[in-house]
Amino acid sequence: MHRPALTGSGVFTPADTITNDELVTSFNAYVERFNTDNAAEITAGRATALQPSSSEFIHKASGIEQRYVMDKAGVLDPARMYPRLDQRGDDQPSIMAEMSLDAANKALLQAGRRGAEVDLIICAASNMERAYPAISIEVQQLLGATGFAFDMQVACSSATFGIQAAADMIRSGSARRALVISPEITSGHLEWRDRDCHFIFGDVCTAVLIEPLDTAMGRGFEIVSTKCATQYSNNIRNNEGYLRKTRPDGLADRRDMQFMQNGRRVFKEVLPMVCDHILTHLSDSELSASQIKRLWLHQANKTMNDFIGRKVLGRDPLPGEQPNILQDYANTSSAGSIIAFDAFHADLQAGDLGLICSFGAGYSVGSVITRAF
Ligand code: CO8
Repeated sequence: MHRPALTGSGVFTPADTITNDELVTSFNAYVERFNTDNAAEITAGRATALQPSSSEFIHKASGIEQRYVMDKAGVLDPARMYPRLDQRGDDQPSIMAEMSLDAANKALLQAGRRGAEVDLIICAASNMERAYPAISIEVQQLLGATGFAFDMQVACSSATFGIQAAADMIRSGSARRALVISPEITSGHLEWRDRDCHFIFGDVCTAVLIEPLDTAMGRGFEIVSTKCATQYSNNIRNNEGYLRKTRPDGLADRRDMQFMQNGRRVFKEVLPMVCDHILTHLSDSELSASQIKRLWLHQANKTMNDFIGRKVLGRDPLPGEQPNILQDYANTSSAGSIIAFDAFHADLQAGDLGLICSFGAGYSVGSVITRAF
């Protein structure tokens, strides 16, 4: 049995940003337009007037200040409220493969490895750009990797579930060098016309390289243990799927074909699940929270992370102990905890323990305990 180690990480960040103020200005223009266009229906009680959004609410409720997106113009166009992405030919790299390649090359560079040395690629993300062939297999070809590749989807927990799958395969020897990539084009599944959630998500792609500890070329993080858990809930749901055209209303513009959530209930139900999960994972590994130097948490909501940090550590986290990136990136689904890991690990000393944890739709929770070397 090999001991798996995370030896490189990389992040692809889109060029476009949208600040809360920019988002709210365009959303409120859309609301005004909708209410004017539907004034007669609203007056007659057959339609409901839309309410404006506010930057103050967004920052207070979530901690988010801005988000990166693959297409700013389409999202901010009040007549569209949706990204506009190019239609590529079948012989061109897909958008997700291109994002993945950028993040993967950064992870490989950090680990001192080449694409040809990789023999497992897992594309672990909330949504895939197409049904098949798998994005991971396309990335395998673009990187010149060998072995095998597959896609998996566990919403916000995809990356940690992917890391567990890869670490287990490295442990058993069925793979020698694995990339777990998480291209998240969340802007394609966000309902930008709904004020309850229009501020939540952003686009990004992360990658991590996992290989046996004894073959690592430089510094890295041993994957001490992983733990994944799921529990069915409808509180975060999207009814889009390949059977859509078979249904009576076919391709109608229906609200449930985009991301939907009961944010309050998610907040209340997921918090205890996550805190209990982390504490159980630590005790199963014969560790205590006081030994953990860094928590790289899922990046959905600042209040949520503050609560988890306090509950897990039993005190207020010290500055830098539980870094957030959500103020800059918003919720990037499965990529969030990996962006935090990528940005805030370089100062850890050999022997320092850390914990990556993601959580979200499903419900799902995944955690990874790491030890720096
Ligand atoms: N501007 C002004 N007011 C607003 C706005 C707005 N934009 N939005 C809502 N309000 C109003 C509401 O109408 C409400 O008014 P009232 O009290 O009169 O009814 C009031 O503000 C309070 O609203 P909420 O109760 O909804 O506000 P919260 O304080 O609960 O904050 C949050 C909302 C930020 C959504 C919060 O509940 C939260 O963060 N919850 C947890 C969410 C979470 O972690 N979700 C994880 C989902 S991510 C995931 O799993 C990935 C899925 C796959 C991704 C697919 C890609 C898109």
